[in-house]
Amino acid sequence: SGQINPESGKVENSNGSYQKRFRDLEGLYEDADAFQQMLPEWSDQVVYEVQDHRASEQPGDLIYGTTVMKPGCVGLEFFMTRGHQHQKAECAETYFGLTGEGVLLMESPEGDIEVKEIKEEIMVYVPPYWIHRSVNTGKNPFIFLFNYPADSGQDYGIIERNKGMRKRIISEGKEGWTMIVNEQYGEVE
Ligand code: PAN
Ligand code: ZN
Repeated sequence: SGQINPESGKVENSNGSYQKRFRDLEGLYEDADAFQQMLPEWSDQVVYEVQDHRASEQPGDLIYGTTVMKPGCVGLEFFMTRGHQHQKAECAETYFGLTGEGVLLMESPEGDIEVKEIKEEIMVYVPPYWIHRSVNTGKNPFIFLFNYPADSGQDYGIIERNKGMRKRIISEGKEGWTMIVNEQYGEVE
């Protein structure tokens, strides 16, 4: 057991972590010009950090941890995670909001879309097979807890090959967000 700090996302007994910096996230956002304009200032800055606890990778075991996401936008599009389907795609996951606000953008293999708002004390279930990506739609850090099977793995290739997910989450008005079609989806080079 161990403490999880809801304000910092610190997982007391974590045994692994990684950071994604702005420069690592090229190609994720619709507005490539806006990305290039931000690059000099943002390059080294951490957009999100994952800390987790892995007991083992045995089937039946669980991985838990937190993601801490900075607020911000590239053009109109909010900062987001790379997103993935699980490598063992039949593996489900839960997300639980700790601080700030965001959404979980989910897409089924049939192309159905679900967007679930996450904030403090809100639990979201990611069904088997669904691609998922989290988005910080707020003005503060967005922090959530996750739990998923230890042998699940992540497949990032599916999003790379499709040029993203079918939809994008952008800011609207002062505080809001809206979903738009990803015009680059499925584009062939
Ligand atoms: C989460 C995510 C984490 C970072 O632990 O891996 O929020 O997002 P990306 O993996 O898409 O960069 C999870 O969904 N694990 O399966
Ligand atoms: Zn996942």
